[in-house]
Amino acid sequence: MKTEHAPTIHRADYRPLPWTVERIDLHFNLDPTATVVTSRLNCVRNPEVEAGPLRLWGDTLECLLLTVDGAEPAAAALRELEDGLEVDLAGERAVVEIHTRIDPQANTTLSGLYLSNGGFFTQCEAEGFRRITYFPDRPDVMARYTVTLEADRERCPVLLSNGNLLEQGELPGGRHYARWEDPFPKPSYLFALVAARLVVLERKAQTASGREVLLQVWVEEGNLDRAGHAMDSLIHSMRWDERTFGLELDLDRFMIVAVADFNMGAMENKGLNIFNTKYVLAKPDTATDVDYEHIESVVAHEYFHNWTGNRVTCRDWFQLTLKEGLTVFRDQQFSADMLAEAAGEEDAASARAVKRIDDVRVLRAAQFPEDAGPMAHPIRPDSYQEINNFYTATVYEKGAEVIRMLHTLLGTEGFRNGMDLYFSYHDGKAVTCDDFVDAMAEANGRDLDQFMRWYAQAGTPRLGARGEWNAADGSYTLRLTQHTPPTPGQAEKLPLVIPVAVGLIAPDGSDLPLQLEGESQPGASTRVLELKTAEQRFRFVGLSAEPVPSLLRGFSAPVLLELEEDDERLAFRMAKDSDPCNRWDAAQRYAERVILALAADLGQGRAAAVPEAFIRAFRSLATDEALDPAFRAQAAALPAEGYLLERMSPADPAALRAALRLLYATLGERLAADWLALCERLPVAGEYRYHPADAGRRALLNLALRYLAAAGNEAGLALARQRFGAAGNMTDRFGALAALVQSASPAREDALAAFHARYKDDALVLDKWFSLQAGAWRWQDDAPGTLLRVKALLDDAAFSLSNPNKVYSLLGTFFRANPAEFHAADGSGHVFWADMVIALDARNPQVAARMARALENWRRYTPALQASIRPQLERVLATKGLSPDVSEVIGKALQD
Ligand code: B3K
Ligand code: ZN
Repeated sequence: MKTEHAPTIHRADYRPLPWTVERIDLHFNLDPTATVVTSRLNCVRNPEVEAGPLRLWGDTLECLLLTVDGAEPAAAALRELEDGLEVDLAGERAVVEIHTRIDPQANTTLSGLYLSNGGFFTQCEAEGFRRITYFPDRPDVMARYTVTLEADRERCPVLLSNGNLLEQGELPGGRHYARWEDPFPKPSYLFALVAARLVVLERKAQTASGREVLLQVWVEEGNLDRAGHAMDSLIHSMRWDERTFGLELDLDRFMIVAVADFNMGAMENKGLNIFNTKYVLAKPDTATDVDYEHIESVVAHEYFHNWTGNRVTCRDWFQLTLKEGLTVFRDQQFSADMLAEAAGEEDAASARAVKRIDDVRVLRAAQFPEDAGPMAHPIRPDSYQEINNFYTATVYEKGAEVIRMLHTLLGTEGFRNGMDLYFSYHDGKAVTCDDFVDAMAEANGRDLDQFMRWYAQAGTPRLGARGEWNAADGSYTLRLTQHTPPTPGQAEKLPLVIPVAVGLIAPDGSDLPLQLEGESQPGASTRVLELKTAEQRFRFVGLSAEPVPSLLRGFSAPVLLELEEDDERLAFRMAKDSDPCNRWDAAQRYAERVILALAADLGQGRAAAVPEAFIRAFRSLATDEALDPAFRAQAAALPAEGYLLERMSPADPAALRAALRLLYATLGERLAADWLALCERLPVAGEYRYHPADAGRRALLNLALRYLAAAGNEAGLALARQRFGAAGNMTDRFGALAALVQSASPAREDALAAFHARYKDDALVLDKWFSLQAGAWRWQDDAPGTLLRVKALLDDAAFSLSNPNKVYSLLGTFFRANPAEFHAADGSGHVFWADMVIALDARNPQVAARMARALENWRRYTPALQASIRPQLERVLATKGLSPDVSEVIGKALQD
């Protein structure tokens, strides 16, 4: 059992174990309340390590029997520890057999073996295997698994585990069994089993080398018509990894299983990926374009882990970004390639930019705040109390940015060479981030020592830039500076290697060919400068007029760019920058400036109006018919509220919301004719298909509706009602509903009721219905607060605190995506938050900890809000039996 006072684990304390496991033979006698697990471990002494006992971790297990080479060990040779057992073994090898009993039905944590809709499912990453049986549950212990499952045939007609099916058959008493073998050694976190009532969509495919493989997507009865997109995505992923990295599927069979109760998105268990239904099931009537997109990228992500994570895994959990950052980078590249392919050659660059912008949005909204708060950590953390708290935007998204910078610095070919070398050295091993970067360095003959600082330093670096034009000699000197603000426990920061992609724009808007001082002729119009010290100058020569710099093109590094640009210059770049990411970014910067100024005025009770120049710049971008709709949907979307709050000091959610409302309403009203014209032009004819071009049109149209509805535009509201009623797919229906809900129109209630009536038996669609209401703004000052609605929805028949998707939809949306309502001045939201975190923690600490993190940056808020939040943080921390997950989050939030 874990105790209340979770100790801190340090990366520096890593030691290999004296005994590891070569083979494990597992037998499960599955029963909802009393499953018996028999495990035979072939243990081997590690000759490189000083002698010591076999270390077995165990959590909530009942040990029935333990033998060593067939005999019970002497009492002194077996010691019980707080979190497991220690057994003295003699010689070089030993067979340890352990029988344990577990209660899957009582397991509400969804870690280990648990029940969902009557079926058995597992989740072992990071440390769930120890909730199934005693084992050296660390990723550096890689064993070969054979698994026998025995269960009731009626209840669980399908029995799955990792690898290949060896045999199956009937047993007395209405039971049956299946025996599986995974030919590849793997760490315990990649073990999985499924025993449930499921149906399958299957396809045969050929790998690049001509092997035939069986692909399966397992879902509950009635959902087969929603499995096709996941299957297509899997096939696309296989092809992409073969093409891009020469990596093939290494098993004869690859399975995806959908389960309704799951803590996160999906899990890459070897050959048996287990997925949250949200990331598998899609058909036009129930899933939006965005759902289709997410399914494609999560299927790809888990599939890509087969090489980056499974074949080469992490030595210890501090190295998590080794597999996660790299795999996120791979799935991002995959999605960008898929979009570019669908868009065709001419529109490929814009399609890629749309994906890149999505990724940058996530980074800014989720990772930048993390880097600025009490949980700030390097992509490779130095310590943790609960590893589950470190599946963070930093490890994943910033981790992916670090890999992307390597890709930028080394080029596509150099990166590929590094990957090849990495696999040639480390296939079948558990390694570290240093091993990865060393392979990249060696393959490219480059010194990446300084680059490693990205793995060690927390905090978002500030990149300063200042340009100096010298008309006399036609030179432009760019002075770049960097500094990273201190983060908890890390006051000193050293300069990083920052790739800065730069372009210089001529007054007519064209890109200038770049010639650095000392070069004989001008080169490409976008160049990657490497900033390595606190300050560096780059002198461009041969220019005929003062250029406008376009920095960090494609968002070439995960930094905050501090560049002084007046409104005019931002408007110029919004209109002219040839780099679509920077064009979008210029619009974001301008919008941010306008919003923060409005918030400052409105917060002080002063009158405020949206500047005309901004409306003009915004309008020309949003209505530029030369740009494809998907890009315009990005350009016309305002910066995320979470990101804006971080940019505000102190953060005042009410003032920010007032500013956003005003801006939405103003843009809705002033551009009404444009939005209505778009709504006429954009509808996609014919049957729904998930295609990026169609999706772009639908996204822009739905955004137009949103602006119109926010402004209370009658024609716009009528259109939203009409489109809601007549919609032929979920994207249109939900887009229209969202526009109505984010307006003062009374039609919102009827529409919500109609939506509910239509989908009342569809769990995934109801998640959308919950989340829309939890995220609703107040469009009239005297309207009831959203908290009342959220509280009422807790009692809805479809809601359950035990289902993570429901919790994330209703509570997650309210706490994370509706700051103005959550932080209502009377503090009611904060009391509610504490009640919910405490209630959730008793069932599922991982889910509770995620909700708990919604208040970690509380010190950035106004003094009045801080005074309201602090006692609630303290109340949660004082709760008896609080999990290490939540206590780490709150403990750090309260630390001085
Ligand atoms: N590796 C899993 C995440 C496991 C989270 C454990 N708390 C999914 C993924 O990143 O692919
Ligand atoms: Zn992953």
